[in-house]
Amino acid sequence: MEDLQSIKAELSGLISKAQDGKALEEARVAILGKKGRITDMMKALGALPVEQKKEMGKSLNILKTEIEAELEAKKAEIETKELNARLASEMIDVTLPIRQEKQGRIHPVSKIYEEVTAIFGQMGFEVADGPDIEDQFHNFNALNTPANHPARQMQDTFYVTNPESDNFDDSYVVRTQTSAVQVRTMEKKQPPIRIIAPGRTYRSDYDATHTPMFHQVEGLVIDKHTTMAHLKGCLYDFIKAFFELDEIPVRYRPSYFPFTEPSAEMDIGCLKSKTELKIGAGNDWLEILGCGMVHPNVLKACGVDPDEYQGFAFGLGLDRLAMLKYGIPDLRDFFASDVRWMKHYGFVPLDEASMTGGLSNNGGAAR
Ligand code: 2NM
Repeated sequence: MEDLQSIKAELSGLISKAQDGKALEEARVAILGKKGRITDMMKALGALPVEQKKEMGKSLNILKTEIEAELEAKKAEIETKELNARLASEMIDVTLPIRQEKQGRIHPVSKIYEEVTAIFGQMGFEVADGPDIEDQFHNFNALNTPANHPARQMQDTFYVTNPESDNFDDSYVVRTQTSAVQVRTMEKKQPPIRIIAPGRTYRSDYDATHTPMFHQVEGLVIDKHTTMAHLKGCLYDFIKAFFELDEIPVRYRPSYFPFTEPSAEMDIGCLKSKTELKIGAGNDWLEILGCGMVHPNVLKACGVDPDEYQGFAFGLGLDRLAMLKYGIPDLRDFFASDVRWMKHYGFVPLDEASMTGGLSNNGGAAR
């Protein structure tokens, strides 16, 4: 058998020559693989006389251990080298100023969506969502809106044919409100529940303040002792945060929704003049949202026991809020995809959403 010292020098040379992981693996196979140098020498031991076999075996084991250690060390060295090269090539200078996008703006509805979600998020609400196309149970029946109810009349609701049934009661609808999300949440989860459901909604209507697709946020709070007082406190806190005011006159007018009892509309104090709408002061009122205590029939239909639980719900239109907050006169322009309109009313990207970013943040509307 060859001189182990010179074999070791040769194998070490193979290892130290390897520049990358692939070359090192080739060296390892050439040394320790099935037909590798050391493996071959181990196999050849069998032919030796007993005494020599013992001695040679011992030496070979030592050699093998040493070579394995060298392979390990080289592997670590290569990995460190590769990592350092990657870190250097992918380095980002986080202190550089952000690039100001020349094109593109954030749509006012997206902006309002972010603000409203941020405010309710801070108040402990989770965001829930659901499909735009709903069955009539989730969009209507479960919401105490039976088949002959005016809200279901053809002129308001877009119906979608059910390919599996000719029966009109089985047709789907494009959701007319996001309440179906609340229904689905109650079906899945027992109270306490505290969610908002923002999203697109659809009704067959078109003028300066109505578009067939619009955006809503609805909220739902259900627990054992949730009352109208909680509703009022919650919505008051929201409206102050949204308009960035420490105080704001508020009134609740009785109203009617099939899914709440009692139902109310919330108005906020404002000053209306020919040229201006000032929110938070004055002798005029502006309707801002609808709300109420969830009807026991709704709770029952969703598998929540109305003798044990009660709660409140509310709904507000994001597009309308955007018109109010940013003084945008015509809703139809929201969805006209006119770049000039977006340049005027849109928001500069990378302007972060925050509870208070809306009015006071001068990185806002690009005007
Ligand atoms: C509104 C006004 C009042 C409402 C009710 C529900 C549910 F699913 F819990 F019954 N969700 N949203 C609600 C109540 C919506 O929009 C003007």
